[in-house]
Amino acid sequence: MKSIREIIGSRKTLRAWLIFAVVVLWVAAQTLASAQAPATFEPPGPNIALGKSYTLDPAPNYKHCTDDGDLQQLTDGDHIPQTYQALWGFPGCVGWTKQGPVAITLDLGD
Ligand SMILES: [Ca+2]
Repeated sequence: MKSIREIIGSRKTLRAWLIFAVVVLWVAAQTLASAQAPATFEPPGPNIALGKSYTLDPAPNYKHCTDDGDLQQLTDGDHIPQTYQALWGFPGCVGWTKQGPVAITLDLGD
């Protein structure tokens, strides 16, 4: 039966293997960290809908997010906090339930 020393080889070889193992673990940790990091949105340009008015047909009817702000919330520039888990209940959202197609007509001006 071979000893550990015989299997691993010299101290120099062991050191090389340890360095290799550390590098592999570091790369794996970096890959996992980047895969789990929240995606950051990079807008392709200025938000031309920001602050513009719009109409909704039919009117929103989802009780958990329908409120007086529905006619501003789609273009007010606000975003749901990333920590908010249920966007369908966030007051800043606009929603419908048991509804067919919805027409959102945005007035971009001239
Ligand atoms: Ca709302």
